[in-house]
Formats: sequence, C-alpha cells, structure tokens
Amino acid sequence: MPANLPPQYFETERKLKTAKTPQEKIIILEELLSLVPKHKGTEKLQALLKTKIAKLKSAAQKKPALAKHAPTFHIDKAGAGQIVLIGPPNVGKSMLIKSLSNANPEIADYPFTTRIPYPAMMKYENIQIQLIDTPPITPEYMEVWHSELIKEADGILFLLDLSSQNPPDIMRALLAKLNEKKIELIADERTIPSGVQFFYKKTLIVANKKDLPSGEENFNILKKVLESKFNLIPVSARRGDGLEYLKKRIFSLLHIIRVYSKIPGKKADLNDPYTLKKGSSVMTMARVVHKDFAQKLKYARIWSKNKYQGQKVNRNHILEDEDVIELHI
Ligand SMILES: Nc1nc2c(ncn2[C@@H]2O[C@H](COP(=O)(O)OP(=O)(O)OP(=O)(O)O)[C@@H](O)[C@H]2O)c(=O)[nH]1
Ligand SMILES: [Mg+2]
Repeated sequence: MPANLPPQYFETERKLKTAKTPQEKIIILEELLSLVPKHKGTEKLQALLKTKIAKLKSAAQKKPALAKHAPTFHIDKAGAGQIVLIGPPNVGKSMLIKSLSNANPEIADYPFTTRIPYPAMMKYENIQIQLIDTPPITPEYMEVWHSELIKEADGILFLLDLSSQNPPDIMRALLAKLNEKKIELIADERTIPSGVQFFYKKTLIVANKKDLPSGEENFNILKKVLESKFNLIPVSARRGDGLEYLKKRIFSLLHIIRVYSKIPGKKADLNDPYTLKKGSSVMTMARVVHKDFAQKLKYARIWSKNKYQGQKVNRNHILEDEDVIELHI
C-alpha cells in the first residue's frame, strides 16, 4: 500500500538535515510522526520514526550532566535587573525580545531558531532592564548552562503559545524538568520559602499570540488552570497587545525601587535614578551613593509622590519608589 505522505512531511524532513542537537532532532521526528497518515501502508515508517525518537531520548538522558567541555554562557548583569525568558520551542520568545527592545534576534516559524542566549536591553521609563532570550526547553533535554542562567536571573518570564495544543500540559512537563535541576518557579508576590532545597525564581507567565484565532478564549482556559499558582499576562508580541502592561509587571517582578539623589538647593535629576531593593532604607541609599556618606550621615530630607515635601527622616526610614532624597552629613 502506498504511503501517500503529505508534502509537509518532506518539507519537515529537510529540516532534519540541519538539526544539530538530539533535542532538535526529537522535536522534528515527533512532528514527522504526527504528519504520517495512520494506515497499514505507513506502519513500517511509523515504527522507524518511533525507534529513532526512543534512541535519541535515551541517549539524551544518559548524557553526563557535566560534559568535560560543556559550553558555558554566563551573561554579566547590566541595568537594573536581569530577566531570563524561557519556554517551549516556537512560542515567540525572540519576537517578544525584539518587540520590547532594540535587539534584532533571529525569528522563524520552526523550532530551535535560537541556539545560544542573547542579551538585550529594555527601556522602562527612566531605567534599563536586561532581558535574555534563550533557546527552547523541552522535557527531554536541557543544557547545564541553561539552568545556571535561570538560577542567576533576578526574574523569569515563562512564555506559552495560546495557539498551541495544550499549554498547561507543556508547562507542567517543563516545570518538572526545572525541578530536576533544583529550580522552582513561583508567583512574583509569593514569599520565597526558606531552606536550600531549591532555587526559587519569581516568575510571570506570558501567554503569547493572543492575536491568533481563539487567542482570548484560550487565554481564559489557561488562566483558570494556572491562576492559583501564577500570574498570567496575555500579549501579542507581533501586534503589540499588552506590552506596555507587561513592562510594568517586569519592573515589579524585580522588586526594586528607583530613588533620586538631590543636592541642597538644586533639583534632582529625574533621569538618573539609583535602583535599590524594595525595603531599602536611607542608610542603604547613602552606602550606594558614597561610602563616606554612609559613615557620616546625620539625616535626610525626603520628597515623595504623595506624602513628603522635604521632611527630615532618620537613617532607618524605608524608601519608596520615586522618592527624592537629600543626604545630610
Ligand atoms: N501570530 C503571532 N505569531 C507570533 C507571535 N510571536 C511570535 N510569532 C511567530 O511565532 C514563530 C516563532 O517565533 P520566535 O520568536 O522565533 O519563537 P521562539 O520561542 O523564539 O522560538 P525558538 O527560538 O525556536 O524557541 C514565528 O513565526 C513568529 O513570527 C505573536 O504574537 N503572534
Ligand atoms: Mg527564539
């Protein structure tokens, strides 16, 4: 019986030749398997594809965690914080980076377009936040450097594709994969549990491709399943929906505040904030401005959006976002 393979099968088969990692090959072979019409004439081909997938999967699992010459991709932090974008293949991670920054990463409609991490800077009001595009993660395989990158990040954006088959299942599988690497993603407002068992990482779920048919409907389904654990933000990286709101949420994910230093008698430079951890005091700011200031600090004057207009505060006063501070020594 003839196999009658669809033309799409042969197009996908061509991609197999350029696939470099076992992970890429598995995805392409699984795609091929889904394209094969299921009847007697294709039984041999189906079996062949399944064997190839099984072999690659078991080889990937046997691979030692740290190969002798494993590549490393540490990226130095820049700007007010470092956010790492992760997710399954083809969900639009690179397109989101492109839409949020001036970077120009490769974007394509096939999986594994991104092969190495790629840093970019996103402007948020008067600060810059570093975003890192990464290759996709699959339940089968994840590079050691990939988990290291996640462990070092100040926050995670986990992207899902609203037009894909079953985002909650994909997500569950990837969360389990991350757990294997001792990483636990948690909602941004949750307190980090004590104990050293896991690297807890504050995470926002970004549900992309809202512009595609049923995007909104699929988002509501996804939200119902995941909202007890995570905050979800619907966006279209391509059309731009939700991106301004996403930027605000990325800023809050970092748990930082911006404070401006002011010299007596002069205006503060509102384009040049110091970024400090939420909960920082006047003393922390003094230390960042200059170590002499910290030692000699007597008091500070504070101006804030709604509350203060030059009142004196002591060194333990807790600062809020956009406070203006005059340090007196
Ligand atoms: N309709 C629609 N398509 C999108 C959107 N974002 C990305 N895409 C498309 O989805 C495909 C994958 O986009 P990429 O940005 O390369 O996805 P990725 O997650 O970086 O993929 P990998 O690097 O392979 O993991 C491309 O064809 C994009 O044009 C979106 O918001 N809407
Ligand atoms: Mg990419």
